[in-house]
Amino acid sequence: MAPNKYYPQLEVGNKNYTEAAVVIIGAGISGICTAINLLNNNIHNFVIVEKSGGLGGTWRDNKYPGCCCDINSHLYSYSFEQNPNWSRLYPGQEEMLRYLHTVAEKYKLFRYIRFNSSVKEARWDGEARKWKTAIEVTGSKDAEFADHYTLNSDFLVSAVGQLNSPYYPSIPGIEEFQGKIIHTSRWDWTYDYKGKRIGIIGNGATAAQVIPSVAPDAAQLTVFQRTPNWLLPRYDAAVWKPFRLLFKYFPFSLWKIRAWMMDFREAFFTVIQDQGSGWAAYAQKNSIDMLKKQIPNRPDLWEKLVPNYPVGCKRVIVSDDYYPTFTRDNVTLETNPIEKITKNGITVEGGIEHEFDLIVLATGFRTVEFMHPIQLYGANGRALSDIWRDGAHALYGVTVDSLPNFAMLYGPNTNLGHNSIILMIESQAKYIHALISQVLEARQQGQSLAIMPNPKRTVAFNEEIQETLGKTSFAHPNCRSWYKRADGKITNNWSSTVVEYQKTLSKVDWTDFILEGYGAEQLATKKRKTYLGRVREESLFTYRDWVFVMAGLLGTWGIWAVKGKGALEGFRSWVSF
Ligand code: NA7
Repeated sequence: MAPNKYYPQLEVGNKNYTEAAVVIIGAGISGICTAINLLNNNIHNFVIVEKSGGLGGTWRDNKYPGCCCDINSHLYSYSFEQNPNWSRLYPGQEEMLRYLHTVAEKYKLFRYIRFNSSVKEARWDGEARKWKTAIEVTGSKDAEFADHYTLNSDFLVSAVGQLNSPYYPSIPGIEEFQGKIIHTSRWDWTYDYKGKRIGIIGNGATAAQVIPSVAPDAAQLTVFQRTPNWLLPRYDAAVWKPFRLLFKYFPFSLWKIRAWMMDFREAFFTVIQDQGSGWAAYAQKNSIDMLKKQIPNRPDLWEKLVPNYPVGCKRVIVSDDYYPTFTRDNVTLETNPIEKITKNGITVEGGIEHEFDLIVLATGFRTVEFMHPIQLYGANGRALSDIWRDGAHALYGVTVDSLPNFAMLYGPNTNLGHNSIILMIESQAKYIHALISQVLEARQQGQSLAIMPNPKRTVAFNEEIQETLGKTSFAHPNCRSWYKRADGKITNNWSSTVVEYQKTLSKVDWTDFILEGYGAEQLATKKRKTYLGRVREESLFTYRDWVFVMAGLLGTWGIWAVKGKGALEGFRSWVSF
Protein backbone atom coordinates (compact mmCIF):
# COMPACT_ATOMS: atom_id res chain seq x y z
CA MET A 1 0.00 0.00 0.00
CA ALA A 2 1.54 3.30 -1.06
CA PRO A 3 1.25 6.10 1.51
CA ASN A 4 -1.27 8.79 0.62
CA LYS A 5 -1.80 11.32 3.33
CA TYR A 6 -4.75 12.91 1.52
CA TYR A 7 -6.57 9.58 1.15
CA PRO A 8 -9.39 10.29 3.69
CA GLN A 9 -10.19 13.61 2.05
CA LEU A 10 -10.80 12.15 -1.41
CA GLU A 11 -14.40 11.42 -2.27
CA VAL A 12 -15.17 8.04 -3.76
CA GLY A 13 -15.63 8.50 -7.51
CA ASN A 14 -16.45 6.36 -10.54
CA LYS A 15 -12.91 5.03 -10.89
CA ASN A 16 -12.75 3.72 -7.34
CA TYR A 17 -16.44 2.82 -6.99
CA THR A 18 -15.71 -0.37 -5.04
CA GLU A 19 -13.16 1.08 -2.58
CA ALA A 20 -13.92 3.34 0.37
CA ALA A 21 -12.22 4.16 3.65
CA VAL A 22 -15.51 3.76 5.50
CA VAL A 23 -18.78 2.05 4.58
CA ILE A 24 -21.84 3.06 6.59
CA ILE A 25 -24.88 0.80 6.36
CA GLY A 26 -28.07 2.84 6.58
CA ALA A 27 -29.09 6.45 5.88
CA GLY A 28 -31.30 6.99 8.91
CA ILE A 29 -30.63 9.22 11.91
CA SER A 30 -27.51 7.25 12.92
CA GLY A 31 -26.01 7.03 9.43
CA ILE A 32 -26.57 10.75 8.83
CA CYS A 33 -25.00 11.59 12.21
CA THR A 34 -21.94 9.41 11.53
CA ALA A 35 -21.46 10.92 8.08
CA ILE A 36 -21.65 14.48 9.42
CA ASN A 37 -19.13 13.60 12.09
CA LEU A 38 -16.73 12.27 9.44
CA LEU A 39 -17.20 15.35 7.25
CA ASN A 40 -16.61 17.66 10.21
CA ASN A 41 -13.30 15.84 10.66
CA ASN A 42 -12.38 16.21 7.00
CA ILE A 43 -13.04 12.58 6.10
CA HIS A 44 -14.83 12.36 2.74
CA ASN A 45 -13.80 8.91 1.58
CA PHE A 46 -16.95 7.12 2.67
CA VAL A 47 -20.09 5.61 1.21
CA ILE A 48 -23.51 5.21 2.81
CA VAL A 49 -25.40 2.21 1.44
CA GLU A 50 -29.14 2.42 1.93
CA LYS A 51 -31.59 -0.39 1.28
CA SER A 52 -34.55 1.84 0.48
CA GLY A 53 -35.01 4.53 -2.13
CA GLY A 54 -34.65 7.51 0.21
CA LEU A 55 -33.08 8.65 3.44
CA GLY A 56 -34.66 8.92 6.85
CA GLY A 57 -34.64 5.30 8.07
CA THR A 58 -37.43 4.75 10.54
CA TRP A 59 -38.90 8.18 9.70
CA ARG A 60 -39.25 7.13 6.09
CA ASP A 61 -40.55 3.63 6.80
CA ASN A 62 -43.15 4.57 9.39
CA LYS A 63 -45.79 6.73 7.76
CA TYR A 64 -48.91 5.19 9.19
CA PRO A 65 -51.83 7.46 10.15
CA GLY A 66 -50.98 9.47 13.26
CA CYS A 67 -47.26 8.63 13.16
CA CYS A 68 -45.15 10.95 15.27
CA CYS A 69 -42.33 10.71 17.78
CA ASP A 70 -43.11 10.01 21.42
CA ILE A 71 -40.25 12.30 22.52
CA ASN A 72 -40.52 16.09 22.03
CA SER A 73 -38.76 17.04 18.82
CA HIS A 74 -36.91 19.88 20.49
CA LEU A 75 -35.02 17.07 22.22
CA TYR A 76 -35.42 14.41 19.53
CA SER A 77 -33.17 16.24 17.05
CA TYR A 78 -29.44 16.68 16.64
CA SER A 79 -27.78 18.95 19.23
CA PHE A 80 -25.73 20.48 16.42
CA GLU A 81 -28.78 21.07 14.21
CA GLN A 82 -31.48 22.25 16.53
CA ASN A 83 -34.63 23.35 14.79
CA PRO A 84 -36.37 26.46 16.09
CA ASN A 85 -39.25 25.93 13.68
CA TRP A 86 -40.88 22.74 14.95
CA SER A 87 -44.58 23.35 14.47
CA ARG A 88 -45.61 21.26 17.47
CA LEU A 89 -44.11 19.68 20.55
CA TYR A 90 -44.70 16.29 18.89
CA PRO A 91 -44.66 16.97 15.14
CA GLY A 92 -45.81 14.32 12.68
CA GLN A 93 -43.70 11.95 10.62
CA GLU A 94 -43.68 14.15 7.52
CA GLU A 95 -42.19 17.07 9.46
CA MET A 96 -39.60 14.76 11.06
CA LEU A 97 -38.59 13.45 7.64
CA ARG A 98 -38.42 16.99 6.22
CA TYR A 99 -36.06 17.93 9.07
CA LEU A 100 -33.74 15.02 8.22
CA HIS A 101 -33.79 16.00 4.54
CA THR A 102 -32.92 19.59 5.43
CA VAL A 103 -29.98 18.43 7.52
CA ALA A 104 -28.78 16.03 4.79
CA GLU A 105 -29.01 18.79 2.17
CA LYS A 106 -27.15 21.26 4.38
CA TYR A 107 -24.22 18.83 4.71
CA LYS A 108 -24.45 17.80 1.00
CA LEU A 109 -24.85 14.17 2.05
CA PHE A 110 -26.73 12.92 -1.01
CA ARG A 111 -23.54 12.53 -3.04
CA TYR A 112 -22.30 9.95 -0.49
CA ILE A 113 -25.45 7.81 -0.43
CA ARG A 114 -26.15 4.84 -2.70
CA PHE A 115 -29.87 4.16 -2.51
CA ASN A 116 -31.56 0.83 -3.36
CA SER A 117 -28.38 -0.86 -2.18
CA SER A 118 -28.98 -3.72 0.19
CA VAL A 119 -26.20 -5.32 2.23
CA LYS A 120 -26.43 -9.11 2.25
CA GLU A 121 -23.23 -9.94 4.09
CA ALA A 122 -19.83 -8.54 4.98
CA ARG A 123 -16.60 -10.48 5.53
CA TRP A 124 -13.40 -9.38 7.23
CA ASP A 125 -10.30 -10.09 5.18
CA GLY A 126 -7.63 -10.50 7.87
CA GLU A 127 -4.74 -10.41 5.43
CA ALA A 128 -5.72 -7.15 3.73
CA ARG A 129 -7.29 -5.83 6.97
CA LYS A 130 -10.38 -4.79 5.05
CA TRP A 131 -14.08 -5.45 5.07
CA LYS A 132 -15.65 -6.90 1.93
CA THR A 133 -19.30 -5.93 1.91
CA ALA A 134 -21.62 -7.67 -0.56
CA ILE A 135 -24.14 -5.23 -2.02
CA GLU A 136 -27.26 -6.20 -3.91
CA VAL A 137 -28.63 -3.41 -6.10
CA THR A 138 -32.42 -3.49 -5.89
CA GLY A 139 -33.51 -0.45 -7.93
CA SER A 140 -34.40 -1.81 -11.38
CA LYS A 141 -32.55 0.78 -13.48
CA ASP A 142 -29.57 0.91 -11.12
CA ALA A 143 -29.36 -2.88 -11.32
CA GLU A 144 -28.96 -2.63 -15.11
CA PHE A 145 -25.45 -1.22 -14.45
CA ALA A 146 -24.46 -3.94 -11.95
CA ASP A 147 -26.95 -5.87 -9.87
CA HIS A 148 -24.43 -6.82 -7.21
CA TYR A 149 -20.86 -5.98 -6.29
CA THR A 150 -18.38 -6.02 -3.41
CA LEU A 151 -17.41 -2.85 -1.61
CA ASN A 152 -14.00 -2.94 0.13
CA SER A 153 -13.38 -0.70 3.12
CA ASP A 154 -10.99 -0.14 6.02
CA PHE A 155 -13.85 0.34 8.44
CA LEU A 156 -17.48 -0.81 8.52
CA VAL A 157 -20.21 0.97 10.46
CA SER A 158 -23.68 -0.43 11.05
CA ALA A 159 -26.33 2.26 11.37
CA VAL A 160 -29.33 -0.01 10.75
CA GLY A 161 -31.00 0.65 14.12
CA GLN A 162 -33.17 -1.59 16.24
CA LEU A 163 -36.57 -0.91 14.64
CA ASN A 164 -35.78 -1.87 11.10
CA SER A 165 -37.30 -5.28 10.29
CA PRO A 166 -41.08 -5.55 10.79
CA TYR A 167 -42.29 -8.38 12.98
CA TYR A 168 -45.03 -10.37 11.21
CA PRO A 169 -46.76 -12.62 13.76
CA SER A 170 -47.22 -16.25 12.78
CA ILE A 171 -50.93 -16.45 13.56
CA PRO A 172 -52.56 -19.58 12.12
CA GLY A 173 -54.55 -18.88 8.95
CA ILE A 174 -52.98 -15.45 8.28
CA GLU A 175 -52.44 -16.32 4.62
CA GLU A 176 -56.14 -17.26 4.25
CA PHE A 177 -57.43 -13.73 4.87
CA GLN A 178 -59.08 -12.32 1.74
CA GLY A 179 -59.11 -8.67 2.79
CA LYS A 180 -56.13 -6.36 3.06
CA ILE A 181 -53.29 -6.81 5.59
CA ILE A 182 -50.97 -3.88 6.36
CA HIS A 183 -48.01 -3.78 8.73
CA THR A 184 -47.78 -0.31 10.28
CA SER A 185 -44.16 0.14 9.18
CA ARG A 186 -45.15 -0.61 5.57
CA TRP A 187 -48.37 1.45 5.39
CA ASP A 188 -50.07 1.32 1.99
CA TRP A 189 -51.53 4.78 1.35
CA THR A 190 -53.01 3.64 -1.96
CA TYR A 191 -55.55 1.70 0.09
CA ASP A 192 -58.53 3.78 1.26
CA TYR A 193 -59.47 2.64 4.76
CA LYS A 194 -62.41 5.04 5.08
CA GLY A 195 -65.69 3.27 5.80
CA LYS A 196 -63.91 -0.09 6.24
CA ARG A 197 -64.18 -2.63 9.05
CA ILE A 198 -60.73 -2.59 10.62
CA GLY A 199 -59.03 -4.96 13.07
CA ILE A 200 -55.78 -3.80 14.74
CA ILE A 201 -53.49 -6.39 16.30
CA GLY A 202 -51.32 -4.84 19.00
CA ASN A 203 -51.60 -1.87 21.33
CA GLY A 204 -48.00 -0.66 21.70
CA ALA A 205 -46.63 2.83 20.98
CA THR A 206 -47.43 2.49 17.28
CA ALA A 207 -50.98 1.19 17.74
CA ALA A 208 -51.67 3.95 20.27
CA GLN A 209 -51.03 6.48 17.48
CA VAL A 210 -52.86 4.61 14.70
CA ILE A 211 -56.02 3.80 16.68
CA PRO A 212 -57.19 7.37 17.44
CA SER A 213 -56.26 8.43 13.88
CA VAL A 214 -58.22 5.80 11.96
CA ALA A 215 -61.17 5.39 14.35
CA PRO A 216 -63.16 8.43 13.12
CA ASP A 217 -63.03 7.14 9.52
CA ALA A 218 -63.59 3.44 10.18
CA ALA A 219 -66.99 1.79 9.89
CA GLN A 220 -65.96 -0.39 12.80
CA LEU A 221 -62.65 -0.77 14.64
CA THR A 222 -61.65 -3.66 16.88
CA VAL A 223 -58.41 -3.48 18.89
CA PHE A 224 -56.86 -6.83 19.81
CA GLN A 225 -54.98 -6.29 23.05
CA ARG A 226 -52.77 -9.02 24.47
CA THR A 227 -51.23 -6.98 27.31
CA PRO A 228 -52.29 -3.51 28.53
CA ASN A 229 -49.80 -0.62 28.71
CA TRP A 230 -49.15 2.23 31.10
CA LEU A 231 -50.08 5.58 29.56
CA LEU A 232 -49.06 9.09 30.49
CA PRO A 233 -50.45 12.36 29.13
CA ARG A 234 -48.69 13.79 26.12
CA TYR A 235 -49.74 17.45 26.35
CA ASP A 236 -49.06 17.99 22.67
CA ALA A 237 -49.57 21.55 21.43
CA ALA A 238 -48.66 23.79 18.53
CA VAL A 239 -45.56 25.90 19.22
CA TRP A 240 -46.74 29.49 19.36
CA LYS A 241 -45.07 31.69 16.73
CA PRO A 242 -43.48 34.14 19.22
CA PHE A 243 -41.79 31.14 20.85
CA ARG A 244 -40.48 29.96 17.50
CA LEU A 245 -39.08 33.44 16.91
CA LEU A 246 -37.52 33.42 20.34
CA PHE A 247 -35.88 30.06 19.59
CA LYS A 248 -34.67 31.36 16.23
CA TYR A 249 -33.20 34.67 17.34
CA PHE A 250 -32.08 33.63 20.82
CA PRO A 251 -30.67 30.12 20.25
CA PHE A 252 -29.80 30.05 23.91
CA SER A 253 -33.53 29.75 24.67
CA LEU A 254 -33.73 26.68 22.41
CA TRP A 255 -30.82 25.09 24.25
CA LYS A 256 -32.58 25.92 27.51
CA ILE A 257 -35.91 24.37 26.55
CA ARG A 258 -33.99 21.32 25.37
CA ALA A 259 -32.12 21.19 28.68
CA TRP A 260 -35.42 21.30 30.60
CA MET A 261 -36.79 18.46 28.51
CA MET A 262 -33.57 16.53 29.08
CA ASP A 263 -33.66 17.16 32.86
CA PHE A 264 -37.26 16.00 33.07
CA ARG A 265 -36.64 12.85 31.04
CA GLU A 266 -33.48 11.93 32.89
CA ALA A 267 -35.42 12.26 36.16
CA PHE A 268 -37.96 9.75 34.79
CA PHE A 269 -35.24 7.08 34.81
CA THR A 270 -35.85 6.82 38.57
CA VAL A 271 -39.24 5.25 37.77
CA ILE A 272 -37.47 2.49 35.84
CA GLN A 273 -34.56 2.13 38.25
CA ASP A 274 -36.54 2.03 41.47
CA GLN A 275 -40.01 0.47 41.28
CA GLY A 276 -40.64 1.38 44.92
CA SER A 277 -39.85 5.07 44.46
CA GLY A 278 -42.30 7.92 44.94
CA TRP A 279 -41.83 8.76 41.25
CA ALA A 280 -42.93 5.24 40.25
CA ALA A 281 -46.01 5.45 42.49
CA TYR A 282 -46.81 8.90 41.12
CA ALA A 283 -46.51 7.74 37.49
CA GLN A 284 -48.81 4.78 38.18
CA LYS A 285 -51.40 6.95 39.95
CA ASN A 286 -51.24 9.57 37.22
CA SER A 287 -51.92 6.91 34.59
CA ILE A 288 -54.88 5.40 36.45
CA ASP A 289 -56.35 8.86 37.17
CA MET A 290 -56.11 9.74 33.49
CA LEU A 291 -57.79 6.47 32.50
CA LYS A 292 -60.71 7.03 34.89
CA LYS A 293 -61.09 10.64 33.85
CA GLN A 294 -60.97 9.93 30.12
CA ILE A 295 -63.21 6.84 30.25
CA PRO A 296 -65.63 7.66 33.07
CA ASN A 297 -68.01 5.07 34.54
CA ARG A 298 -66.51 2.09 32.68
CA PRO A 299 -65.00 -0.26 35.31
CA ASP A 300 -65.21 -3.03 32.71
CA LEU A 301 -62.68 -1.13 30.55
CA TRP A 302 -60.57 0.01 33.52
CA GLU A 303 -60.02 -3.61 34.45
CA LYS A 304 -58.84 -4.49 30.96
CA LEU A 305 -56.64 -1.43 30.51
CA VAL A 306 -54.66 -1.41 33.78
CA PRO A 307 -51.38 -3.42 33.62
CA ASN A 308 -50.14 -5.84 36.28
CA TYR A 309 -46.47 -4.91 35.97
CA PRO A 310 -44.49 -1.82 37.04
CA VAL A 311 -44.32 1.35 34.97
CA GLY A 312 -41.44 1.28 32.49
CA CYS A 313 -41.34 -2.52 32.12
CA LYS A 314 -42.74 -1.97 28.62
CA ARG A 315 -42.37 1.35 26.81
CA VAL A 316 -44.66 3.88 28.47
CA ILE A 317 -47.14 5.27 25.98
CA VAL A 318 -47.65 9.01 25.84
CA SER A 319 -51.07 9.87 24.49
CA ASP A 320 -53.95 12.24 25.11
CA ASP A 321 -56.37 10.56 22.71
CA TYR A 322 -55.84 6.80 23.11
CA TYR A 323 -58.19 6.11 26.04
CA PRO A 324 -60.99 8.42 24.78
CA THR A 325 -61.09 6.44 21.53
CA PHE A 326 -62.60 3.50 23.45
CA THR A 327 -65.64 5.63 24.30
CA ARG A 328 -66.56 5.76 20.60
CA ASP A 329 -69.54 3.65 19.48
CA ASN A 330 -67.58 2.17 16.57
CA VAL A 331 -64.59 1.00 18.66
CA THR A 332 -64.30 -2.32 20.54
CA LEU A 333 -61.50 -3.55 22.81
CA GLU A 334 -61.06 -7.31 22.38
CA THR A 335 -58.93 -8.99 25.04
CA ASN A 336 -59.74 -12.63 24.34
CA PRO A 337 -56.61 -14.24 22.84
CA ILE A 338 -56.50 -14.54 19.05
CA GLU A 339 -57.05 -18.13 17.96
CA LYS A 340 -56.73 -17.82 14.19
CA ILE A 341 -57.21 -15.63 11.16
CA THR A 342 -59.86 -16.79 8.71
CA LYS A 343 -60.72 -15.68 5.18
CA ASN A 344 -63.18 -13.15 6.65
CA GLY A 345 -61.48 -11.91 9.78
CA ILE A 346 -60.12 -12.90 13.19
CA THR A 347 -61.45 -15.60 15.53
CA VAL A 348 -60.69 -15.34 19.24
CA GLU A 349 -60.76 -18.03 21.91
CA GLY A 350 -64.37 -18.94 22.61
CA GLY A 351 -65.09 -19.08 18.88
CA ILE A 352 -66.23 -15.47 18.30
CA GLU A 353 -65.34 -14.32 14.78
CA HIS A 354 -64.81 -10.62 13.95
CA GLU A 355 -65.15 -9.81 10.24
CA PHE A 356 -62.84 -7.24 8.66
CA ASP A 357 -61.93 -5.56 5.38
CA LEU A 358 -58.52 -4.54 6.74
CA ILE A 359 -56.25 -6.09 9.37
CA VAL A 360 -53.51 -3.79 10.66
CA LEU A 361 -50.47 -5.49 12.17
CA ALA A 362 -49.18 -3.04 14.80
CA THR A 363 -46.98 -5.87 16.01
CA GLY A 364 -43.63 -4.07 16.14
CA PHE A 365 -40.18 -5.15 15.00
CA ARG A 366 -37.63 -7.98 15.19
CA THR A 367 -35.73 -6.02 17.79
CA VAL A 368 -33.62 -8.65 19.51
CA GLU A 369 -32.17 -9.91 16.21
CA PHE A 370 -29.79 -7.00 15.74
CA MET A 371 -28.70 -6.43 12.14
CA HIS A 372 -31.17 -8.99 10.77
CA PRO A 373 -30.90 -10.17 7.98
CA ILE A 374 -27.30 -9.05 7.38
CA GLN A 375 -24.66 -11.75 7.94
CA LEU A 376 -21.26 -10.70 9.26
CA TYR A 377 -18.11 -12.82 9.34
CA GLY A 378 -15.22 -11.43 11.39
CA ALA A 379 -11.71 -12.55 12.33
CA ASN A 380 -11.00 -16.16 11.25
CA GLY A 381 -14.39 -16.24 9.52
CA ARG A 382 -16.30 -16.21 12.81
CA ALA A 383 -20.01 -15.56 12.18
CA LEU A 384 -21.88 -12.90 14.11
CA SER A 385 -24.65 -15.44 14.69
CA ASP A 386 -22.09 -17.50 16.61
CA ILE A 387 -20.70 -14.51 18.57
CA TRP A 388 -24.26 -13.63 19.56
CA ARG A 389 -25.60 -17.15 20.09
CA ASP A 390 -26.48 -16.21 23.71
CA GLY A 391 -27.93 -12.85 22.74
CA ALA A 392 -26.58 -9.68 21.17
CA HIS A 393 -23.94 -7.90 23.22
CA ALA A 394 -21.15 -5.42 22.55
CA LEU A 395 -18.59 -3.29 24.35
CA TYR A 396 -20.47 -0.10 25.32
CA GLY A 397 -23.02 -1.17 22.69
CA VAL A 398 -20.58 -0.14 19.96
CA THR A 399 -17.84 -2.67 19.16
CA VAL A 400 -18.15 -6.45 18.96
CA ASP A 401 -15.69 -9.26 19.80
CA SER A 402 -14.02 -10.84 16.76
CA LEU A 403 -15.21 -8.04 14.47
CA PRO A 404 -12.16 -5.82 13.78
CA ASN A 405 -12.66 -2.28 12.52
CA PHE A 406 -16.40 -2.55 12.96
CA ALA A 407 -18.74 -0.42 15.05
CA MET A 408 -22.48 -0.03 15.55
CA LEU A 409 -24.76 2.84 16.40
CA TYR A 410 -27.88 2.11 18.43
CA GLY A 411 -26.45 -1.35 19.05
CA PRO A 412 -27.14 -3.82 21.89
CA ASN A 413 -28.06 -2.28 25.27
CA THR A 414 -28.17 1.29 24.02
CA ASN A 415 -31.92 1.78 23.66
CA LEU A 416 -33.74 3.98 26.16
CA GLY A 417 -37.16 3.89 27.75
CA HIS A 418 -36.99 7.44 29.07
CA ASN A 419 -35.09 9.81 26.80
CA SER A 420 -34.11 10.73 23.24
CA ILE A 421 -32.05 8.10 21.46
CA ILE A 422 -30.35 10.81 19.40
CA LEU A 423 -28.40 11.83 22.50
CA MET A 424 -26.91 8.33 22.62
CA ILE A 425 -26.29 8.21 18.86
CA GLU A 426 -24.32 11.46 18.86
CA SER A 427 -21.91 10.18 21.49
CA GLN A 428 -21.52 6.90 19.58
CA ALA A 429 -20.72 8.76 16.34
CA LYS A 430 -17.99 10.70 18.12
CA TYR A 431 -16.52 7.55 19.69
CA ILE A 432 -16.61 5.69 16.37
CA HIS A 433 -14.85 8.56 14.64
CA ALA A 434 -11.99 8.21 17.13
CA LEU A 435 -11.57 4.55 16.13
CA ILE A 436 -11.84 5.33 12.43
CA SER A 437 -9.28 8.12 12.58
CA GLN A 438 -6.65 5.72 13.99
CA VAL A 439 -7.34 3.20 11.24
CA LEU A 440 -7.10 5.89 8.57
CA GLU A 441 -3.95 7.33 10.07
CA ALA A 442 -2.32 3.93 9.55
CA ARG A 443 -3.66 3.83 6.03
CA GLN A 444 -2.27 7.27 5.25
CA GLN A 445 1.17 5.85 6.10
CA GLY A 446 0.64 2.98 3.67
CA GLN A 447 0.07 0.64 6.64
CA SER A 448 -2.98 -0.87 8.35
CA LEU A 449 -4.38 -1.19 11.85
CA ALA A 450 -7.00 -3.60 13.23
CA ILE A 451 -9.01 -2.66 16.34
CA MET A 452 -11.36 -5.05 18.11
CA PRO A 453 -12.58 -5.20 21.69
CA ASN A 454 -10.86 -7.40 24.22
CA PRO A 455 -13.46 -10.11 24.99
CA LYS A 456 -12.62 -9.89 28.70
CA ARG A 457 -13.65 -6.22 28.71
CA THR A 458 -16.84 -7.02 26.80
CA VAL A 459 -17.74 -9.74 29.30
CA ALA A 460 -17.00 -7.52 32.31
CA PHE A 461 -18.98 -4.61 30.88
CA ASN A 462 -21.98 -6.78 30.02
CA GLU A 463 -21.98 -8.56 33.38
CA GLU A 464 -22.03 -5.20 35.08
CA ILE A 465 -24.91 -3.76 33.03
CA GLN A 466 -26.92 -7.00 33.19
CA GLU A 467 -26.68 -6.95 36.97
CA THR A 468 -28.01 -3.38 37.05
CA LEU A 469 -30.68 -4.10 34.46
CA GLY A 470 -31.87 -7.07 36.51
CA LYS A 471 -33.03 -4.64 39.21
CA THR A 472 -34.93 -2.32 36.85
CA SER A 473 -38.58 -2.50 35.88
CA PHE A 474 -37.49 -3.71 32.41
CA ALA A 475 -36.71 -7.07 34.03
CA HIS A 476 -40.08 -7.57 35.73
CA PRO A 477 -41.37 -11.07 34.87
CA ASN A 478 -44.97 -9.93 34.28
CA CYS A 479 -44.12 -8.16 31.06
CA ARG A 480 -42.94 -9.23 27.66
CA SER A 481 -41.36 -6.36 25.71
CA TRP A 482 -39.28 -5.56 22.67
CA TYR A 483 -36.44 -4.71 25.06
CA LYS A 484 -35.77 -8.35 25.93
CA ARG A 485 -35.62 -11.87 24.57
CA ALA A 486 -38.14 -14.57 25.33
CA ASP A 487 -35.78 -15.90 28.05
CA GLY A 488 -35.87 -12.49 29.79
CA LYS A 489 -32.34 -11.31 28.89
CA ILE A 490 -32.45 -7.57 28.24
CA THR A 491 -30.47 -7.14 25.04
CA ASN A 492 -31.79 -3.78 23.92
CA ASN A 493 -31.78 -1.27 26.76
CA TRP A 494 -29.10 0.77 28.45
CA SER A 495 -28.91 0.32 32.22
CA SER A 496 -28.67 3.93 33.33
CA THR A 497 -29.16 7.57 32.35
CA VAL A 498 -28.05 9.21 29.13
CA VAL A 499 -25.53 11.34 31.02
CA GLU A 500 -23.89 8.16 32.38
CA TYR A 501 -23.66 6.73 28.88
CA GLN A 502 -22.25 9.96 27.48
CA LYS A 503 -19.60 9.91 30.21
CA THR A 504 -18.77 6.27 29.38
CA LEU A 505 -18.16 7.21 25.74
CA SER A 506 -16.41 10.50 26.49
CA LYS A 507 -13.04 8.78 26.10
CA VAL A 508 -11.57 5.87 24.20
CA ASP A 509 -9.59 3.61 26.51
CA TRP A 510 -7.24 1.86 24.09
CA THR A 511 -6.54 -0.85 26.66
CA ASP A 512 -10.15 -2.01 26.04
CA PHE A 513 -9.01 -3.25 22.63
CA ILE A 514 -6.87 -5.82 20.92
CA LEU A 515 -4.81 -3.74 18.51
CA GLU A 516 -2.79 -5.14 15.63
CA GLY A 517 -0.67 -3.26 13.10
CA TYR A 518 0.60 0.26 12.67
CA GLY A 519 0.63 2.30 15.90
CA ALA A 520 -0.81 -0.52 18.03
CA GLU A 521 1.91 -0.47 20.64
CA GLN A 522 1.96 3.32 20.88
CA LEU A 523 -1.82 3.38 21.50
CA ALA A 524 -1.88 0.52 24.01
CA THR A 525 1.14 1.39 26.11
CA LYS A 526 1.87 5.11 25.65
CA LYS A 527 -1.27 6.96 24.64
CA ARG A 528 -3.69 4.62 26.47
CA LYS A 529 -6.64 7.05 26.36
CA THR A 530 -8.08 9.56 23.92
CA TYR A 531 -10.39 12.11 25.54
CA LEU A 532 -13.40 13.08 23.45
CA GLY A 533 -15.59 14.99 25.89
CA ARG A 534 -19.35 15.03 25.50
CA VAL A 535 -22.12 17.39 24.49
CA ARG A 536 -23.52 18.48 27.81
CA GLU A 537 -27.26 18.75 27.25
CA GLU A 538 -28.62 18.88 30.77
CA SER A 539 -29.10 22.26 32.46
CA LEU A 540 -25.98 24.38 32.37
CA PHE A 541 -27.54 27.31 34.15
CA THR A 542 -30.02 27.69 36.95
CA TYR A 543 -33.51 28.95 36.16
CA ARG A 544 -32.59 32.25 37.84
CA ASP A 545 -29.64 32.71 35.46
CA TRP A 546 -31.92 32.02 32.54
CA VAL A 547 -34.57 34.54 33.61
CA PHE A 548 -31.80 37.09 34.16
CA VAL A 549 -30.32 36.57 30.68
CA MET A 550 -33.73 36.60 28.96
CA ALA A 551 -34.74 39.79 30.79
CA GLY A 552 -31.45 41.36 29.65
CA LEU A 553 -32.02 40.33 26.02
CA LEU A 554 -35.61 41.53 25.98
CA GLY A 555 -34.56 44.77 27.66
CA THR A 556 -31.90 45.35 24.98
CA TRP A 557 -34.50 44.75 22.31
CA GLY A 558 -36.89 47.14 24.07
CA ILE A 559 -34.30 49.95 24.06
CA TRP A 560 -33.55 49.31 20.40
CA ALA A 561 -37.25 49.24 19.51
CA VAL A 562 -38.09 52.45 21.35
CA LYS A 563 -35.01 54.44 20.31
CA GLY A 564 -34.50 53.11 16.83
CA LYS A 565 -37.92 52.47 15.36
CA GLY A 566 -40.59 53.05 17.94
CA ALA A 567 -41.83 50.24 20.12
CA LEU A 568 -44.84 49.23 18.07
CA GLU A 569 -43.07 49.33 14.73
CA GLY A 570 -40.13 47.41 16.19
CA PHE A 571 -42.41 44.73 17.58
CA ARG A 572 -44.31 44.47 14.26
CA SER A 573 -41.15 44.02 12.22
CA TRP A 574 -39.87 41.47 14.72
CA VAL A 575 -42.97 39.24 14.63
CA SER A 576 -43.44 39.51 10.85
CA PHE A 577 -40.04 37.92 10.15
P1 NA7 B 1 -44.29 -3.03 20.19
O1 NA7 B 1 -44.13 -2.06 21.28
O2 NA7 B 1 -43.35 -4.18 20.11
O3 NA7 B 1 -45.79 -3.55 20.25
C1 NA7 B 1 -46.23 -4.66 19.51
C2 NA7 B 1 -47.65 -4.95 19.89
O4 NA7 B 1 -48.11 -6.07 19.14
C3 NA7 B 1 -47.81 -5.33 21.36
O5 NA7 B 1 -49.01 -4.79 21.82
C4 NA7 B 1 -47.83 -6.86 21.30
O6 NA7 B 1 -48.52 -7.45 22.39
C5 NA7 B 1 -48.60 -7.07 20.03
N1 NA7 B 1 -48.40 -8.37 19.42
C6 NA7 B 1 -47.28 -8.85 18.86
N2 NA7 B 1 -47.48 -10.10 18.40
C7 NA7 B 1 -48.75 -10.40 18.68
C8 NA7 B 1 -49.56 -11.55 18.47
N3 NA7 B 1 -49.07 -12.63 17.86
N4 NA7 B 1 -50.84 -11.52 18.89
C9 NA7 B 1 -51.33 -10.43 19.50
N5 NA7 B 1 -50.63 -9.31 19.74
C10 NA7 B 1 -49.34 -9.30 19.33
O7 NA7 B 1 -44.19 -2.32 18.76
P2 NA7 B 1 -44.62 -0.84 18.35
O8 NA7 B 1 -44.50 -0.78 16.87
O9 NA7 B 1 -45.90 -0.45 18.96
O10 NA7 B 1 -43.54 0.06 19.02
C11 NA7 B 1 -42.17 -0.18 18.81
C12 NA7 B 1 -41.38 1.06 19.12
O11 NA7 B 1 -41.32 1.87 17.96
C13 NA7 B 1 -41.92 1.98 20.16
O12 NA7 B 1 -41.68 1.60 21.46
C14 NA7 B 1 -41.28 3.29 19.82
O13 NA7 B 1 -40.01 3.38 20.40
C15 NA7 B 1 -41.16 3.23 18.34
P3 NA7 B 1 -47.75 -7.71 23.80
O14 NA7 B 1 -47.65 -6.37 24.45
O15 NA7 B 1 -46.41 -8.30 23.44
O16 NA7 B 1 -48.59 -8.64 24.54
